[in-house]
Amino acid sequence: MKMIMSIIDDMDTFSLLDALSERGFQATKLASSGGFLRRGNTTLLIGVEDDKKEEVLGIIERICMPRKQFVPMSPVMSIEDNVNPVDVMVQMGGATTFVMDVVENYKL
Ligand code: 2BA
Repeated sequence: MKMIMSIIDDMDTFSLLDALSERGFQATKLASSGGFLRRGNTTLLIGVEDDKKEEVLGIIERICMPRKQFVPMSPVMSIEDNVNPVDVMVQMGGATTFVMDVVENYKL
């Protein structure tokens, strides 16, 4: 058995959980934060039989594809300046994924 631990963008969480559940995979969602940016992200724990590992990695790769997206950001100015937010291109998505061997698994 393998434990797949995948750190993903919050925005991809529900699409990925839906896609995993449709294929019969179980997952646990943890609210996490990146140590560098200190922004919220999501960590999913997915326990699977060895022969299902590739299928799960494929689903993660399909749903959490890295992509560029425009996000509106307000320039740092005083409120009297009345400046409209500008769209800034940022990198979204992607999945940092670790696969670990599970020695034993119990549901007690
Ligand atoms: P990624 O490398 O795609 O990492 C995204 C998030 O995945 C990380 O968020 C962290 O929560 C987790 N992660 C990545 N590698 C990990 C590992 N080896 N062990 C445990 N968790 C891991 P953040 O730490 O906030 O990093 C966000 C992004 O900032 C990273 O994207 C990377 O592009 C950049 N970054 C991270 N550390 C950096 C550093 N020391 N110097 C420069 N850039 C850094």
